[in-house]
Amino acid sequence: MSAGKKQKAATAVPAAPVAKLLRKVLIANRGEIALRIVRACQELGVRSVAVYSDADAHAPHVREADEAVNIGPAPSAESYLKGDVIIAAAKRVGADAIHPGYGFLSEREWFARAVRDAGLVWIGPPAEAIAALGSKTAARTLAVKHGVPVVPGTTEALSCADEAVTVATKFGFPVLLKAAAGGGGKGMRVVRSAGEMASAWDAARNESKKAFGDDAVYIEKYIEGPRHVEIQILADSHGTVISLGERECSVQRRHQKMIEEAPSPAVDVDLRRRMGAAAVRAAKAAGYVNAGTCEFLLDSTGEFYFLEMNTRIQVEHPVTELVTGIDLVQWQIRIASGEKIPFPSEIEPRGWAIECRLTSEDPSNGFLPSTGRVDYLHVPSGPGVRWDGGIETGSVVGLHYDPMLAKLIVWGATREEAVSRMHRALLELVVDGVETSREFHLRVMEDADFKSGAIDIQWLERRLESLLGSAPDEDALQAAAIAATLVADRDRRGGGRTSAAAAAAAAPESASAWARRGRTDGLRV
Ligand code: MV4
Repeated sequence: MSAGKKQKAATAVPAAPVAKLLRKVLIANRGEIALRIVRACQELGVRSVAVYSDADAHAPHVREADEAVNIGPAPSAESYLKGDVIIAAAKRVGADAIHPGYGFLSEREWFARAVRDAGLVWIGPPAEAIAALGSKTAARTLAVKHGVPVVPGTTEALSCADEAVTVATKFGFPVLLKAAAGGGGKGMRVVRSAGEMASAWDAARNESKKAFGDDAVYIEKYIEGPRHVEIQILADSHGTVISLGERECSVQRRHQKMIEEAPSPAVDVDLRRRMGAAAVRAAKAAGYVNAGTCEFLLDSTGEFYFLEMNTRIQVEHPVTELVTGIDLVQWQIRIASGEKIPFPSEIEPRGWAIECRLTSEDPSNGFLPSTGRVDYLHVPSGPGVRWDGGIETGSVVGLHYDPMLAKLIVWGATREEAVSRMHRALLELVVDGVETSREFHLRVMEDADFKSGAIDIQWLERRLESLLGSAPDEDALQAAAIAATLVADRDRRGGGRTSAAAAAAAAPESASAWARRGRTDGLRV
């Protein structure tokens, strides 16, 4: 491109004006992330437009946005996944841009392209970067080419089980068969010996075909008991790419993360620098712009391996925000409007942040999804506590969408302080009406392994039984509930000077709050 260089020197192009912020952003999502984006818009002085399904007509993200557009019935396939309907809505209300959040349409190349073709700004990476990183094997090839370490293995799909045995013998068992189109652990099989290959091969291919419509399978050396550590990057449209450090995401169950933290107890300054540099190289190679995340496995010897790049804002972005002081969602919007990243290329984390994902699942019942009305919600607060939630008292939790109700995030000067603060905040939290993962998170914060940071991706599954077993016993809960009800009753009789009706209405919630905390201390009936 020597012509480009010459042109640049010869043409007197005026310096680009300071980019104007976008004026109106449509948010193609729901729940806590939609509300998070509304808040970023408000702080930037940008108008926000919510979209909502019939099931979400009264949701907080709809009320808090400046405008809202109904996009269809409750099922996602008929509402939040209707790209054409959403783009038409954006045009109709005069939005300049679309923010996809996470999930739904956020990583669909065709949607990013359609938004751009409609003359709207896409608050995310270019469609071409989404495409380049969407296939696991293509991303692996790209990583290898740019000196980003990957797990030893093939980049080409294999042709048959016999070839897989030959390759596995070369790399050494155990190996992992992976779907080329994959993600989320679908189409993955561990193979520990040549004898296991044939059946694992068939299983991996069938599962890939079913999940992705593509049965291409490749092979990697299987890493035993690694951590899942990811690097947050920000890239602007002027060629600057920076790393904002790592997040530790090893506390997961069946590929669903449950707790994340920043920094990682396993990463020191030197490793952070090397992983950050690798992530920046991968992003540059893919022509990446906006916020993105490079996923790595970190083994017990300190070696790290690139897995894939997530081309969206992630659920766990707040822990990075709390230790860097950088508002990632605001910067997504600023970058999309052409602003330059003003931060230094190396940012050291300050303090420690932990996030617990509060889901409407019952851990003591195999994480069975729970539904119902949130009859009462008490949100924790106090020093260092952040709540990114999509529910409020009166919200109805159904089965149409993801079970994550909210994220509780804390900051502390040290990891120990953050763990203790999370435990305190979880004690304050009350959610009545639906089962949640609150109790489970409390038990994790009390766990010796977790407290010491000795966790890997298999830790939770190994520990699950003992974590669930140590819940406070039902008798103690019932005793506390009875005691609290009696106290409430006494208060109601004694103090009827203002509104006896209001006190009566509040009584069951107070009783429940006491009981959930398993507290009988200080109760004098
Ligand atoms: C691996 C691995 C061990 N060795 N690759 C799972 C989802 C996909 N993105 C990559 N995954 C893994 N790849 C090799 N060579 C273990 C996993 C894995 C995992 C990775 C990250 C987070 C959670 C996980 C849970 C199970 C397995």
